Amino acid sequence: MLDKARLPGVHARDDVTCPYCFAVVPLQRVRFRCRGQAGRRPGCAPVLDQRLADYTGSTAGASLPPVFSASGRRSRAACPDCGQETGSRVCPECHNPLPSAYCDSPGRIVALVGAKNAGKSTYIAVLLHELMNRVGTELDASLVACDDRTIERYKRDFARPLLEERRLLPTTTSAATSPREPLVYLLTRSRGGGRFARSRNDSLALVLFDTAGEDLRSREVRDLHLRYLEAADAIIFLVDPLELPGARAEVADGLPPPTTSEDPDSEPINIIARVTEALRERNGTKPGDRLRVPVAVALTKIDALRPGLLKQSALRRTRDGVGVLDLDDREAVDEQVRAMLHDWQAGRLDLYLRQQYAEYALFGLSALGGIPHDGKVGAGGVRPYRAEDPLLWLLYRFGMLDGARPGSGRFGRRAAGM
Ligand SMILES: Nc1nc2c(ncn2[C@@H]2O[C@H](COP(=O)(O)OP(=O)(O)O)[C@@H](O)[C@H]2O)c(=O)[nH]1
Ligand SMILES: [Mg+2]
Ligand SMILES: [Zn+2]
Ligand SMILES: [Zn+2]
Repeated sequence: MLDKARLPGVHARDDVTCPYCFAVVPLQRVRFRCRGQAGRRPGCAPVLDQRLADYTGSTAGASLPPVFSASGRRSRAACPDCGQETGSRVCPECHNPLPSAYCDSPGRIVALVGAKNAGKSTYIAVLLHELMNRVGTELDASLVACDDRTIERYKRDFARPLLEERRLLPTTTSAATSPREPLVYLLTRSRGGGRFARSRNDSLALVLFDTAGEDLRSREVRDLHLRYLEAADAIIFLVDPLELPGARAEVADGLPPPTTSEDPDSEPINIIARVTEALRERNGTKPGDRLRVPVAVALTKIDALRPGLLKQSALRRTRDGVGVLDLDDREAVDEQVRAMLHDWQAGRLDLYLRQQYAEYALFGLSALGGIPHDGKVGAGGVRPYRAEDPLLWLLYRFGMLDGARPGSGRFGRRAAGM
């Protein structure tokens, strides 16, 4: 039913999917939030925003200038109470902010999924940092948090412990005790045009839920999660290779055995199958039809594999940072990861993906770049390796990044006119 909307580029122009509650709302119905008073500027006083409080599960931070209705097609509207113009649009259902760039070119939602201990929290911390720094610069892309809570939580729960204090992140606590809201970012790329042609902005919403495995057993959280996955225009699945049956032998010496192997929720194929079945059911996908949503399946922690295994392999090369997707490299990595899966008696994972998804791509990455010890990141600090690869492929899939083969004219130059 949603198949059409899933194809990149054919979003109905008039609908926007809220990246917080995943309601699909006509642009016209998007509401505004008054700018409020500030300094000597007059404006409406803050009031408790009950809808927002219901969403976050707390009244903290929910005292804000009021929300009002006006045509959500416009980028600005005047508050009926104080007369001030505002450009802050919000979701009519949950009252979370919908940035202009998101309303104007309904961003594609990218979702992240993985079993317990797959490396999700670590990956979130590192990927966002890479996008805000090195990779962002390479791509001429900006990553902007869509709300203040996202900024605070990223700093407090991800960046500070892992990147500054170099401590491993604690196991994600269940949503029963911590908020169930996602971190929401807009990744925007200005493209093309040279000096005189009109440049175009393309955006992508990264919606990251850092859920605990057991949350998927609770009905309410599962429901939000399913809406999230259903709304997603692309899914990144993280798979811990150390959980694959045949991979243990390939692990570098001195690594403790995985602690969660007894838990069916840590079995990569179980999680992927559960998500896939839920998606099929929700979409009413006919048996035999494959799901259209592109999926990137990434093996995490590849630093933990024996160095000999990776020597001379495609995965070992570093990607040239040239602001394009190296298509040769992409194919080589895809092939290598597929071969590893088959070697590790995890060929059925590959087979399953092929049966269920019209398009999937395989990746290998390391968020930490080395094996952690005693709850701390290894001596060299956090040195991510190919962490951005799945995202680059998705940008390419969405037409936000060019692909090129080494040796072709496009390769090695950042962009025409530069
Ligand atoms: N060697 C290695 N271990 C990692 C890496 N990322 C995560 N880990 C390990 O995997 C554990 C679980 O990671 P975490 O991100 O908390 O997983 P989550 O449960 O999916 O959020 C961490 O405590 C680390 O010990 C990595 O890039 N390399
Ligand atoms: Mg976690
Ligand atoms: Zn919403
Ligand atoms: Zn007002």
